[in-house]
Amino acid sequence: DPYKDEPERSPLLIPSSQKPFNAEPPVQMLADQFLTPNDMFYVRNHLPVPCVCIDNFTLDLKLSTGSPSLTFQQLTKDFPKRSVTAAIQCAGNRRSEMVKVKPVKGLNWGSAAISNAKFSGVSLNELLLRYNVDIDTVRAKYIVFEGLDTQPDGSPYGASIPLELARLLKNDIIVAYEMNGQPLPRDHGYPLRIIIPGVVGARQVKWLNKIYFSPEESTSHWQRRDYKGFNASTDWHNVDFDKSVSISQLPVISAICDPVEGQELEEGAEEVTLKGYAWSGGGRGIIRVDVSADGGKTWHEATLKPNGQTPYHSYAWTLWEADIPLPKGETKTELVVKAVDVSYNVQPDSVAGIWNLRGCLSNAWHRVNVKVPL
Ligand code: MTE
Ligand code: MO
Repeated sequence: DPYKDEPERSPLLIPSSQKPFNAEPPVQMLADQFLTPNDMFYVRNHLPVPCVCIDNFTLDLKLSTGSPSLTFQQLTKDFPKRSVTAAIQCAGNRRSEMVKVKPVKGLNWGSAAISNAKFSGVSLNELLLRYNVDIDTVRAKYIVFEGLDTQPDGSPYGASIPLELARLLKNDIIVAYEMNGQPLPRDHGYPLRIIIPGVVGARQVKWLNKIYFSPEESTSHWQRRDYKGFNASTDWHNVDFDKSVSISQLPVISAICDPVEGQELEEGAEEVTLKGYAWSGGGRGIIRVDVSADGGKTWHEATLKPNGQTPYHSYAWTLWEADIPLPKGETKTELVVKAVDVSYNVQPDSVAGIWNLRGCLSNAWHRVNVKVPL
């Protein structure tokens, strides 16, 4: 059994599959803490978790100036420790809402396939400069990352981002060995993972052991045949993965974490307290969160909890809260949230128009139906 050496996991995580292990934390807990505790961070594995012996581990770079292999000791001792607080979100977060429109292929994620942590390690830019490689002048089109987890045919999990994007993010990409001040947990990439803040989860390669430049994208299944968007009429008979752009920076999203779908509020309640998260890709900060207690007819502004980051380097999520009046005399109502990022990007009001066969990028207004006993 290739899954016989899996790590121990919190019994509070809600699995969507066991082998490989995939799970999200209970959504009610998600907005309680700005930094998601490591054992509550959602897990998205495509393959068995590799067992890494730290004494034999190396990070192998393939560069025009040579092919250095760095030990874990070198990485932690020879470079300054840099940190970035970033939310990581699976492209399939909130997929279960898309499934209600039409079936899709993918794990049936709720709204908690996203978490937020402080990642620390070596700056990718500083690492490359040590070997006289400058991201700004490298002649290639993509930077490729590979993990130690492998498919039955021996090919590793891999991902890439365009070099142009790596240049934009230059000082913010981190080869992380710590998560919230602790060594990376096995499920999250021990001993190393790349953190490319503002970019989709699929590119945050865990168990990272290879970095190289290439004239083409990573050839991995997950770069070429997955994690892409399509129009709502594309189906498995006419889909052409080669013609669609790989997902990198993600669109603006939000969700109500509390109350939850179907919840019964206090008898005769006149107000409801909503809590949740909002986040946008590309480091675009959240400038406003709108909430409604009547299905989107009237709106209120939620109170944002500042994430301490600047508008164009806002990689962490923004948690928010709102106390809003409930419609009078109704025994049930629909709570809604939508967020606005610093580029004034907004979320689509419904999921039908953004439906796609893999169920990615499900960022419509988030709706939660509650009961209000009179
Ligand atoms: N890296 C490796 N090596 N193998 C994987 O299966 N899954 C990716 C990414 N990095 C994956 C990986 C996907 S799709 C996501 S959403 C994130 O890791 C999930 O990160 P997490 O499990 O730390 O939440
Ligand atoms: Mo993912």
